[in-house]
Amino acid sequence: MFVAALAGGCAPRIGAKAPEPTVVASNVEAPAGTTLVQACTPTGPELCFNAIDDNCNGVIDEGCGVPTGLLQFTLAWAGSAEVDLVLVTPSKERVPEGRARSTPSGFHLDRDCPQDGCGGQNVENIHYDGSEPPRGHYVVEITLGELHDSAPPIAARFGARLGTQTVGFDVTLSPGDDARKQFGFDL
Ligand SMILES: [Ca+2]
Ligand SMILES: [Ca+2]
Repeated sequence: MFVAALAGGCAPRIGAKAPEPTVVASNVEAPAGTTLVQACTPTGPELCFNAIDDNCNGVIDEGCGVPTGLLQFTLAWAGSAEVDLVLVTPSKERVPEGRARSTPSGFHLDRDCPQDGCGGQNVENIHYDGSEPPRGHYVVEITLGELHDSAPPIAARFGARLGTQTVGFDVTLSPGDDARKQFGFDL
């Protein structure tokens, strides 16, 4: 049982709500050649489909039809190129895996662009729906697929909600060695 250290000799309240679990990420690693943005600078109201927490309330693209949770991973890019966001959990589950967009542990791919009819405002979003995210090492893969009518390099913005912290970076993708970028952290 959680017992808070109380000043002034007050007794803990009977039936007080248990504290929210603490989700604190460590060893946050952005891909080589990118700059990890860890400090949130409010720029105004939340804008949709940019994978940025514009209003710095700790949630990325809220009010834009994409779910969030204690963990959320969002990728935004423009144009018709296919880019895939894949999460690898500590137990090595992959989301998505083939046609499966959810894992038994509670991770979900909510939007798959451009296939889901994204109108050129592409956002892929993965969120965790529980309150106790699995502990261990997480990897997010950002992989360029077919370019279609878009010319490389493809510029994308990645954002992650890790508990109360949001982080992000700008990344460029080109066919070949530059087609896959990786983000990682530990819980
Ligand atoms: Ca926000
Ligand atoms: Ca936003």
